[in-house]
Amino acid sequence: MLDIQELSKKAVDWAKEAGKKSIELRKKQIKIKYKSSPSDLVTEVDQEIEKFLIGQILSSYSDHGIVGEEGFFKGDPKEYDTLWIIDPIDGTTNFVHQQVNYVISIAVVHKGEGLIGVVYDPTRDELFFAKKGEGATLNDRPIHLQTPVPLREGLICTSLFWNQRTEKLGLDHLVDELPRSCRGIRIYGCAALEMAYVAAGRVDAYISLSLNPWDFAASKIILEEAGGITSTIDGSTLTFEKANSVVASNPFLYKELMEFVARN
Ligand code: 2AM
Ligand code: CA
Ligand code: CA
Ligand code: CA
Repeated sequence: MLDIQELSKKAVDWAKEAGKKSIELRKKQIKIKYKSSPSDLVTEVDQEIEKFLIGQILSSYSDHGIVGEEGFFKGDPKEYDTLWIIDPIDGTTNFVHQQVNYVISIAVVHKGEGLIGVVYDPTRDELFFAKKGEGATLNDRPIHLQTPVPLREGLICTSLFWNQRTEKLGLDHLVDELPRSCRGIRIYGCAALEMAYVAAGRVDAYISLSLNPWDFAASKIILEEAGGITSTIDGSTLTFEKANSVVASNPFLYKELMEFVARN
């Protein structure tokens, strides 16, 4: 039997420890490498933190599987009932250039169901957290979305503008018209943080055409526990097992936003 209380405590402790490490390591000279292109970076800090998290997880839970962006855990995720889906640093470009707006993202998923979501922003010491069925918190204070927001008054986060494939998908109106149809667009370059900000009511929705499970897993759990809605861009259920488009929204804005997305 999974002890959810114990799992939560460990996930939070490890996220905070990883966050501290990121700040310490960033003070030194760090090696930065290109992955697929000069705008797709990985640092030795991303790698070191992923290895640290894997070590901690396996020392307590040797029968759990891990899916992490940097790929240091070698098992097949399909073979595990309980999976940790981790992004050691979400927002690596920000980590390298700005030293803010990056997070440690940790989700625990059991048989496809999200149990725990932890998103830790170390430079602001902000911890977004949720346990399935028990609501979401920001630094231990409950967060719950209760205020209706029409699209014209909404702040919308997106990564559409660096990642444009809208033409092929018939979604050019998102780039063209969305900025004029809402109160403002924000692009923080850190999907997990942007989705956690939807949960906290700091922005009203987030849209991406393509994210990996480690980008959205923890924040999806947090946002849904805060009363928000997630789906793919065509309105299908967003699951943890594969990359997908993501809409993450305040519940009152979701329908209007999806009608806007579907219009072309
Ligand atoms: P990462 O920093 O962990 O790679 C940026 O809009 C968001 O998309 C970040 O959450 C970033 O996660 C993710 N992302 C994935 N692939 C990317 C890429 N090639 N370039 C920039 N961001 C990418
Ligand atoms: Ca990356
Ligand atoms: Ca990421
Ligand atoms: Ca990452």
